[in-house]
Amino acid sequence: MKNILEAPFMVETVRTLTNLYRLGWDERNGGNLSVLLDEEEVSQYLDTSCVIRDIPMTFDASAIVGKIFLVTGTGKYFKNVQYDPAHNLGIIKIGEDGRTAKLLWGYTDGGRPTSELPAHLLSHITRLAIDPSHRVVMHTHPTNTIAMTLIHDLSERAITRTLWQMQTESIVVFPEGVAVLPWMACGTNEIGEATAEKLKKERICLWAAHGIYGVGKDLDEAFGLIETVEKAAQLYMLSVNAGIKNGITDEQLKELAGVFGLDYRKEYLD
Ligand code: 2HA
Ligand code: ZN
Repeated sequence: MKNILEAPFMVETVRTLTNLYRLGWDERNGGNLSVLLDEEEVSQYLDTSCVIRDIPMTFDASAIVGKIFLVTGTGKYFKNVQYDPAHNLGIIKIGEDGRTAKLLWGYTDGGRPTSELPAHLLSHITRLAIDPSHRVVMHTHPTNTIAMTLIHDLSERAITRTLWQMQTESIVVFPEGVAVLPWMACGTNEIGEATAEKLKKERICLWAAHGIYGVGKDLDEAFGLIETVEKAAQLYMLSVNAGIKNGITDEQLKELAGVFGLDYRKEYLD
């Protein structure tokens, strides 16, 4: 067996979590991440039939029975992951009943997957049905994005329009717009189901006064979506009090969509 700490999926996950912490987005135990792994690849590092313990789940994941995920641990700090991945991360396989996470590696202190496991696994189910190349669900607490949800109209159309108006990149990177959930208690099946439902139409979902979910076929794609939203939100927060005079107009956004051949959300422009 090869050393799992040197597996490309592990190295990249640890680097990503360290980066998220350094950006100041994941204070304390904030944020969580799950990556769908390839069983053949994992088999080079682990005996995937060797289960350390069963972890019960409170929701139905029978659509992804047998799938294997690398998942951040509940209560764990992104700050610490690089120093002890096996303590802070776990690799789970979804059991036959669809209600058990079978621990294959990690959570060495007796830990469990993130409290947001329902949002993660239900979102994986949603996205895999839309895009078979989907792999990553990322949740983080980007400062300006959260600040924007405190002061902006939370309608998806309004918030998407503002994000598009702030910088040229926005409509290019997320032409479908962003989904928004009003404030809800986190860590529940309800917010997990609501997030997975939202991610049917968009790849980004804001959680008001909390954070953001982004999905993608790899860590770069999920992170790239989130950092582009956060940059637009930062531009908004920097300029809103001075009065925004030169935001990108609807005509200019349409011109951009033409240049880049974007399949954008038509009803979001006037
Ligand atoms: O895991 O971010 O949403 C801590 C959180 C909960
Ligand atoms: Zn959170």
